Amino acid sequence: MRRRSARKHPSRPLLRRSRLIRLLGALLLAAAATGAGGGTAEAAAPAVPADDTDPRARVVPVPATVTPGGTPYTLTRRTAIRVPGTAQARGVGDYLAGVLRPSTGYPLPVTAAAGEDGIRLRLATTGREVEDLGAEGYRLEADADAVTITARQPAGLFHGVQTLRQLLPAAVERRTAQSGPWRVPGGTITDVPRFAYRGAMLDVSRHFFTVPQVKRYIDQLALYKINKLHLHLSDDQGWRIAIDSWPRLATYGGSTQVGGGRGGFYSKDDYREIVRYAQSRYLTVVPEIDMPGHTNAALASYARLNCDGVAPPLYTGTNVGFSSLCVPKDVTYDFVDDVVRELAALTPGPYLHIGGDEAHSTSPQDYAAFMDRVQPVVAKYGKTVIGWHQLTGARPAEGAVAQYWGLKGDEREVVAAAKAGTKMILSPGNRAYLDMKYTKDTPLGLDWAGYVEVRQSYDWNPGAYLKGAPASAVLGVEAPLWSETVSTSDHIEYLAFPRVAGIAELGWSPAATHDWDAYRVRLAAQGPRWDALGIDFYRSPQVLWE
Ligand code: TNX
Repeated sequence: MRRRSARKHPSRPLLRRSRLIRLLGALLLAAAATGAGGGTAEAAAPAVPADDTDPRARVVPVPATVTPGGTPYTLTRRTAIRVPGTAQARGVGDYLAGVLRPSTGYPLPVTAAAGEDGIRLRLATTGREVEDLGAEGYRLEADADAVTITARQPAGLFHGVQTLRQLLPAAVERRTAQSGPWRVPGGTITDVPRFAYRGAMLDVSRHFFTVPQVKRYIDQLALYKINKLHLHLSDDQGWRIAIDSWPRLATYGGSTQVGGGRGGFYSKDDYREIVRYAQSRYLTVVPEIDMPGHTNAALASYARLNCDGVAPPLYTGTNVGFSSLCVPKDVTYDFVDDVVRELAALTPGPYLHIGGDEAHSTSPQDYAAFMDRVQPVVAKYGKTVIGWHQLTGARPAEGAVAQYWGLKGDEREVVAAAKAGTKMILSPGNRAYLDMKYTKDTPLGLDWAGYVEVRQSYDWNPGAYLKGAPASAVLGVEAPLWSETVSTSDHIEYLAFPRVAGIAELGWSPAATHDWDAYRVRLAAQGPRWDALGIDFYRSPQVLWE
């Protein structure tokens, strides 16, 4: 990396020297951080590729298998994007053209005409060449004549396109004409995900985020092959989705946020637009209505939801655990049925998240009784339950999924549920929580789970995380971003980047590729790309940024 940057700036020795000093400083810090890791893992670790055009030195998540070599492909004014005839595949071609046209200045026509040259997106449903690609995998072959991405499904083409973006220079992400050359290193990549569920959560309740802000985050997540967007749509501080049968939830319950600002909510059309946009980036929206706790916004909107029939005031602080739906009252289940029915009807994805965390003012008996009544409602409307892992302390329904947010992976009920067949989404607070501060000096975020630097968030194995539970219990990983301290896109991006890229890699790449020293080289290559995309990321001293 250092040699290359010296080549790029041969007439700027001063810059080179200060850069070198910065790099050395970072190297020392990083060496100190690495020291704690112990020596044996290091000896067994795969080598960091010496060639910085090797996809393993540039692409996050690192592809499952890479055979580098051969002549690179160079995009030119005459390059066409060749797509199969289906509308979805054409959509992926149009999306790619949308990324590449502004920076390259090339016309890049998207065409269904066959040809052996250019950027070729191919769908192949049968045959040996694709049988190992599954629903999301792809093969990317580059040589002097063409870049060919082959997949069984459009999702695979889309993920292959994300790899192609990262194989091109970072300047390709800029929205104004840049100078090339636009070279894709020669070779073959065959790539499939480790886990089916690779999520990111955005808490739009503590602070509200507009549709354009959510779309911006979706675009950023797609670059790292994240395929689920979990929206935390309700909490004590705000109800963010219009429900026709209970209109005050949104109009009153959504009228404020942490700190007392204006809040907001999604109309049904807004929500449909988020779902549509997410689908166009191959993310499935997972909506969450948190129950029975975290419900002050609902309780404030309708007095009859309260056991004493008195509506509490709206809440704009950041305490948790003080609110509960009224478990013995029948109206509670009318409410749940209406909300779940309307939300399920808006949601094409299979999941509906019912929260269930920190119900500190609901007794364990009431909590279990509540979950016994609510889980079948979700099933009745055709959705699979996801609940925070406290659900495992009640009676998780057959097929329900639990989302783990603890710190050690050894809670008895969680491990027992995993052994008994409850699938797990792993979001350990001290690894995957994007709202934890990186260090004591991080201006945003919380620290209840500790400080979560970049290495801490990357350096764990989801397959072996839950003590005594089989790896087969793990559906995947998710990086939640709670928004008590987060109110702008800049805030989102500063906390999410770089960490969300590491969680994405844990979700996608094979366990055998896991290696901090190799990962941070790939991560360093993302820095210029984030700059080009206008992402103000945290420049962790653990990474030797390019
Ligand atoms: C715990 S994690 C919560 C949230 C907070 C978060 C802050 C979980 C399921 N509940 O209510 O926003 O900590 O980090």
